Amino acid sequence: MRKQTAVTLLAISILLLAVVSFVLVRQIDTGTSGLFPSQSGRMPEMGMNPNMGMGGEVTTELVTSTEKEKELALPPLLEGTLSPDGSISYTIVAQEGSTQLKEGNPTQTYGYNGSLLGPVIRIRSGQKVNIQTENSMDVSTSFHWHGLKVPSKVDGGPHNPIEPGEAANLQFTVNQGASTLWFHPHAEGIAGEQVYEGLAGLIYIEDENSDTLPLPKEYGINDFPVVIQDRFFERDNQLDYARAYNPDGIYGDTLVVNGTINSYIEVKNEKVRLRLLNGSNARNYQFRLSDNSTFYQIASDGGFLNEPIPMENLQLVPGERAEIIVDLSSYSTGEKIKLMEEDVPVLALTITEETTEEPSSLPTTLNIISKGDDTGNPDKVITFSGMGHMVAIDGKRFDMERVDLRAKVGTTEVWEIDNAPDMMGGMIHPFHLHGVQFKVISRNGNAPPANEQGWKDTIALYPDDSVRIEVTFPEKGIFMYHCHILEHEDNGMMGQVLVE
Ligand SMILES: [Cu+2]
Repeated sequence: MRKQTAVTLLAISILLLAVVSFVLVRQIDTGTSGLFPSQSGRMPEMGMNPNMGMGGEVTTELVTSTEKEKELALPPLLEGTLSPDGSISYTIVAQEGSTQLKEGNPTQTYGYNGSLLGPVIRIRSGQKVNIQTENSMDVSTSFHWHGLKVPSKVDGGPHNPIEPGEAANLQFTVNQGASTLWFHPHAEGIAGEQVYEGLAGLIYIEDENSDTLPLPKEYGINDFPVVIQDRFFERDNQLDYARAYNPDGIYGDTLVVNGTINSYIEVKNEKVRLRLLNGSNARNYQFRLSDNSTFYQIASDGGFLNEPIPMENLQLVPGERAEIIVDLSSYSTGEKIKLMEEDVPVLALTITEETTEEPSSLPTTLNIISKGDDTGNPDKVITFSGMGHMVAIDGKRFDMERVDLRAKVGTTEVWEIDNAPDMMGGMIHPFHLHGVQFKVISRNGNAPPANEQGWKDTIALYPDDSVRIEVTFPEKGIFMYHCHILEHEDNGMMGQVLVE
């Protein structure tokens, strides 16, 4: 008996020693605290920290980078091949590479048609599109078109893996209006790691409305893609998914925008359009301008809002997009204004030239989207619950062989999505639905905020939230709905709806 106690005590001591040395090594490695992160700052107005981890502790905090300021990398605009019938063809190759992200060692990364992230694919409403997708990596992947209204065999969910060395040709017709969408891997259980290591690209849909609206639209001059991600670099500048892993989502301490750390753009003192994508695995952002001035949101996930929405703060959860206009007409050459996440700079806008154009006002009407009908009862109720490895939808984990919901193509339904709080307070889950753009018709019985009254494919669910959306699937097939914290998705916080 005494011997047993001694052995137990010894085992506990060894375990404690291991935990303490792990935390110490981690702190020396990173300069941030590992097990007991500080609680300073970062308590936004919604009454809870939007980046709460397991047990309610604040996850890895962002720090202001000490890297030299660099001009923002602009993803190349992918050249397509136009056919006489008006269709356009693109090739997208998922590949391995290495990228100079920080001073010192280059970082091993993944990219589409390059070593990191991907090009911008530009397509037009009504156009026939062919995309040749190829996997030149040595791991399985898939190509998911986040926000695109396409048949499920094109959607690139876990049912459509592309194995190493394999390729697939996708064909679809663009069936939606001007918008900023994105593409990323969605293969079962490995989406988080592949996005973290660099796989993400943008899709721009343009139409007659976006052609004619007087908005900034010169790529890289006054219209910028802004893909915001957080990463955790090891001492040798590598990304180590396994070491950074947290079942409630990976958080990095370093902001990387289009693959650039500490980035700036040089602009004239005119209106500048930023197409923001929260491409992070798990982090929620609260954006503002460094002088707290007003900016205007003109588009949500699925396209233009009905009118520009003036705002001082903008929250984006993982997967969400927003296009904003920053009006620099009251600034002069040499001045700098920064897009901030709380107190950490995201992107500096440096004014290097005075514009010769007359300042114009923003159009008052951008789009015509009718309000959804919130008078009926929901056709479906979906409940998100849990944290870490215990996440579930309607009490279940994802099973590729199980159909969770059924819907009729072209039929409008109301879905209520609930985020059940738990004893530890719960956490924000971003809800994403494939193959469709939906309308938010109410949040906890109230009208949604103005910037959610447009087309959406991803929404924040706060603990205890009950959000109703209006959904009309345009295509048949099997579509995913899931939490867009990629580690939750990979842990099985996902269901599937069969549209017939
Ligand atoms: Cu989640």
